[in-house]
Amino acid sequence: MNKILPLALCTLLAAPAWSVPRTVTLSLPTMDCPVCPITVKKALERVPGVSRSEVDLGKRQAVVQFDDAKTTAQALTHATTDAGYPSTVVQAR
Ligand SMILES: [Cu+2]
Repeated sequence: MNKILPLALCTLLAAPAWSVPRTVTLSLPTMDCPVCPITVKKALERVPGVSRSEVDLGKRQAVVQFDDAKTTAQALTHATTDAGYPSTVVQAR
């Protein structure tokens, strides 16, 4: 039997207690038409742990709320980049 399993399960169950909601603002300089924010929003909300995203074409920014126990700001920039829109973090809190 694997003795590590009960410990791993315990860690998994306890994880939500340590998770902290984060908000990050991403800069998306290549968004240039009204379809872009839709694509970006879909890409962001497909990342497990993302609870909400608001994409602003005028500012070329996205504000994303996520659970830092499930994902990272870096995973979000990768997600938009994979969707065709390279992004960088401009603000995190
Ligand atoms: Cu577009």
